[in-house]
Amino acid sequence: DVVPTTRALISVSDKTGIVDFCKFLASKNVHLLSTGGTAKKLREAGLEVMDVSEYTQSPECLDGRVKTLHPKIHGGLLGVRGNKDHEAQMEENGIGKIDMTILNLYPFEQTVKGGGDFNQCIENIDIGGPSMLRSTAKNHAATTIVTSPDQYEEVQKCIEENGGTTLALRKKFAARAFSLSAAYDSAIANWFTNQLGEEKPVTTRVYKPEFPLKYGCNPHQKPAGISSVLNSKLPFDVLNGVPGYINLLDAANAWQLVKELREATGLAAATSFKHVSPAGAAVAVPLSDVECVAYEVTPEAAKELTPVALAYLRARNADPMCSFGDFAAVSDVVDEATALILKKEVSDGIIAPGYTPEALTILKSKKGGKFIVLEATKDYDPGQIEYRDVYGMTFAQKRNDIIITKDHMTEIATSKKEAVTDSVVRDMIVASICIKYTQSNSVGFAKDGMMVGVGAGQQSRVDCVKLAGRKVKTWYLRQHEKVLGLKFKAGVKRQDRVNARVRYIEGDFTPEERIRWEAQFEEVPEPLTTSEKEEFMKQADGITISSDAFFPFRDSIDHASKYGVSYIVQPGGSVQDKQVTAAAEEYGMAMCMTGVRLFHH
Ligand code: 93A
Repeated sequence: DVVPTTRALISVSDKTGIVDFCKFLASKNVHLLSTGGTAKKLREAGLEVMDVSEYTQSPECLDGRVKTLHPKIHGGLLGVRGNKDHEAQMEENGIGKIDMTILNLYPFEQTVKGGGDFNQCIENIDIGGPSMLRSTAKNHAATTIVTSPDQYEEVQKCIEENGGTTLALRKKFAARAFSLSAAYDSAIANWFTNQLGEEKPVTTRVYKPEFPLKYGCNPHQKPAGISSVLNSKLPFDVLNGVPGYINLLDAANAWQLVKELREATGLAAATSFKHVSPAGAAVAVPLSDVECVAYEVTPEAAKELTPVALAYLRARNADPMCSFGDFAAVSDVVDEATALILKKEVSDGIIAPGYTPEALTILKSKKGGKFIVLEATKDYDPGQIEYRDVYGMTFAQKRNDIIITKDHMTEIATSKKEAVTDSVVRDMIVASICIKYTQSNSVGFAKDGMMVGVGAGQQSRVDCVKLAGRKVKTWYLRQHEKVLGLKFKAGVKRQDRVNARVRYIEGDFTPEERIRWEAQFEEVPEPLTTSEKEEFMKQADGITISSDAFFPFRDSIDHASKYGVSYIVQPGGSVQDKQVTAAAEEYGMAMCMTGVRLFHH
């Protein structure tokens, strides 16, 4: 199955490494055929080359649009070797065999990205290149298609070792060539579709495998991988670690969340993701003294907090029990202060726009060197349409690219309007952008620029409110003096302290559990009684709740009122909007109708 190369056709836009490779082929007595620019380059390097136009006796014409589109080329590539009829016809028509094509295509995507105008992009749609690529790859039983400079060395080695190309190599290269051709056409299709204006039809997607993953959601789901729909870059570079399937789902959502929060508020933003929903999210708002104690920040450390560090500290402390083993995202370059906070936490990885060298060193040493560090790609274009496959069906939809800003917070349905100050609008934005990236149904509670309770993935809205409300209560009670004063034994780990405080607040121990819980303290704590908790919760106030869809009944508002909610953001549009508004009035809340539903799955 080894085929020696006697005649090769070379036609490359990217001329990297082509001279050396052709010198090698010439040394093996390969006859070189080439198109205009490539032939010139090879000739200048002292190589003997025949122009395709001389070979076909047909000039390159129409400004180069027709160079290689000729039966002598395609016949030479496609004729089936050993097929008597084919060989006779080739002989009759003066078609010689061509057994290798070395090409790469007009730089279409680079022209688009470089801001080329419509006509420049059109001119950069390669016709002859993909045709030769397909002819050669189709006839891979006898012909070799080389489509990238990174393959030259492998071909060289194969020829040196075998005296020609092996079938295995030709097949492998043919597969890559077809995938390149598909990606190339997909890029053209996407670009062209985008030229049509506002109403964009859903385009056909072609996958180009780019990043293999160890497994999917579970270890038995193999193979797994991700690819860029637009065949451009992926939205991140891996600086450390090996990200898994769920890590990357987290990273993709978390990164969008912080990017939008930063754009909408102008403040450094962070989020802490678990299972593709945020456990917390926040912008850089200074901590109160009590919060410093509750979040275990020493006064010295508090002074060192940079905006981005502050944002992550808040995001992580919305629900630190849930954030165990989180995937973090921050909107700004990660500095040493942020890295030092992450260093103490159990966390899987982070995505950020960049890292200072000191921060990167700290993060790379985390988790025995396995901490995942992703750098978000600058100016990444995710395209208009997003796809997912479920049970053999491809779902496509326009991305939810709506950016929630203060402009969405102007329709106040209740009589209490003046209370919606700038900081309330900020919290409304934080809560709404957070739930935009939370599995539906969802509601989120925010205060002082941070989420203090996220209720994700419930089938009923009121359950979202109850779930998130419980988290709000826990967040508040973590600031109760009895919780702040818990005396842990030395050596009790950070996450164990977090979990023990939550259980103290919940208080519903089994006898067995209580024994183990009490063993963590130097002094057995006095219980935190129901009446103490109720008394403390009376101070709960000024909280904003945002909902990803309308409240169908007033029950959610009744429950929200137990957790200090003063402000509500929701799309509106329920037949019961009137009753819901009346409920908000009764509790003296201000309610904003955005008109934007934010379901996320
Ligand atoms: O304009 S084309 O679509 N028409 C052709 O017949 C043709 N043949 C090769 N473009 C064509 N090519 C492309 O020209 C190749 O794919 C390659 O990218 C480029 C090499 O041109 P040159 O050798 O003149 O630099």
